[in-house]
Amino acid sequence: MKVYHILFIVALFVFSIVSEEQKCENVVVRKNILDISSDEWENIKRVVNLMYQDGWFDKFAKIHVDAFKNVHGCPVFLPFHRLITRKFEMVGQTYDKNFFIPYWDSAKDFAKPESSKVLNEQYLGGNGNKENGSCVENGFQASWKLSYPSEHCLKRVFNGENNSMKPWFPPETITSFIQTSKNFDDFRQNIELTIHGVVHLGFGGEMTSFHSPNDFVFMVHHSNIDRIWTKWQNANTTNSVMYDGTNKNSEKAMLSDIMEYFNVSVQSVFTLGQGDMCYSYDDIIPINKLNTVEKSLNTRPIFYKSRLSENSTEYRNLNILSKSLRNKYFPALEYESLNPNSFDMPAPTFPKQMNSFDKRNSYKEMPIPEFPPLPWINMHGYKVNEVERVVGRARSLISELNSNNYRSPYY
Ligand SMILES: [Cu+2]
Repeated sequence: MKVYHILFIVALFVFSIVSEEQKCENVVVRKNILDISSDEWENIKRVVNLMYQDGWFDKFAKIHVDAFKNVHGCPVFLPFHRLITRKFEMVGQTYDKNFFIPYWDSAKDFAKPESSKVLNEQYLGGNGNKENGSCVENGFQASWKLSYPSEHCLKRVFNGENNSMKPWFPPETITSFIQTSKNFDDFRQNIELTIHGVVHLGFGGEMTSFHSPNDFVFMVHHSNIDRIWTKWQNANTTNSVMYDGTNKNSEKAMLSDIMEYFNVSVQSVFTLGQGDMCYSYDDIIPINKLNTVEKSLNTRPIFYKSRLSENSTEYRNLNILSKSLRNKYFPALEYESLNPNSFDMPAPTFPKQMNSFDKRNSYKEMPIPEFPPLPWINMHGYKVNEVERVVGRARSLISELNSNNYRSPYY
C-alpha cells in the first residue's frame, strides 16, 4: 500500500468521526404553539418560569442589547437569531431535556392579531394595562418583574386602537417570499422588514425595545422566523447553503464569519440536526428526505400539515390567479414537482384547475400593513429606501391579490 493510500484511508476515517460527532443524538421537534398538548404546554410554562426566576431572561435580554447594532439589517440577522433562540432552548433543556420553543405562526393571525388564541389567558396573555404602567396582567408571564436594564414590570403596548394591533402580513406574502427571493440576503430583507417587524411593533413595550427577549413572545416569534428561513433553506438544494450580502462592517458576509458573544461561525448554525442545532420543525421535510416522499406527494393534493383540509369550504386555491400573477408571485406553482416547503399555506391541488369559489360572503379583502415607523427604522439602522422597496413590494402583492378577487382562506 502506498503512503497516500494510507493517508486517504486515515483521512476518510477522521472525516467520518467528525461528521458522526456533528450529527445530533437527540433532536427536539418544535411545534406550533396551538398544536401542543396541554401537558406539554404546562411543562414549557414551568421551565420558562424557572428560567425567569433564575435570571435567564435578564441574561438573554443583555446579549441581545450588546449585539443589537451588528445583528439587524444585515445577513447575520437570521443566523444570529437562530443561535440566540437555540441557546435559550438549550438552557431550558438543562431543566427538562424535552424542552423546546414552540413557534407562533403569526402570519395566520394577520388580519386581527389581537384576537389570536395565542394571546389568551392560558397562553401568552394580552396587552399591558394602560392604567397600571402597561404591565402585563394575564397569561403565564402575568406580574413578571424584570431587572434588565433596570427594575420594571413586563410591558406591552399594542399599536392599534382599543387594545388592538395593526394588521400583519398574511401567509400569502410569506409563501411568495419563499418562492421569489433572488438570494439569501433578498430573502432575509423580505422577512426581517415585514413579518418580523410588524409582530414586534404590534406588541410594543419590551418587544419594541433593545431588550425584547424579556418577553417570551420574542422566543416564539423568532422560532417562527427561523422556521420560515428553514422552509426557504429546504425549498431547493441551492438555498440550503446560500449565504451572501454585506455585513455591518461593509465586508462581504461569509459562512466563516464568527458571531459575536457566542463565538461560533455562521456555518455552524446553518444546518438543523447538526452541531448544537439539535431541533427540527413539525411542518418541514428536510430536502434530502423529500425525494423519497416526492412521488407520493405528486400524485395527490398536498396538504402537508395544513390546518385547512382539502374539503374545507374555507379552502381557496392560489390557482385562481392569472398565469402572469402566478409567475410573478408564486412561480413554484408552475414547477413539475411541488416542494411543500415552498408554501407556508395549503399548496394547490393537482391537476391544476380553478377551484370554484364558495358562496360565503364573509371573505374580505386583506388589510394592507403600514410601513414601519421611522423610529423603528432608525433604531435598527435600516435604510429608508430599502424599507420602502421591500415593504412596498409586499404591500403591492397584497393589493394585487385583492384586486384580482383572491380571498385569503385565513380571513
Ligand atoms: Cu433581534
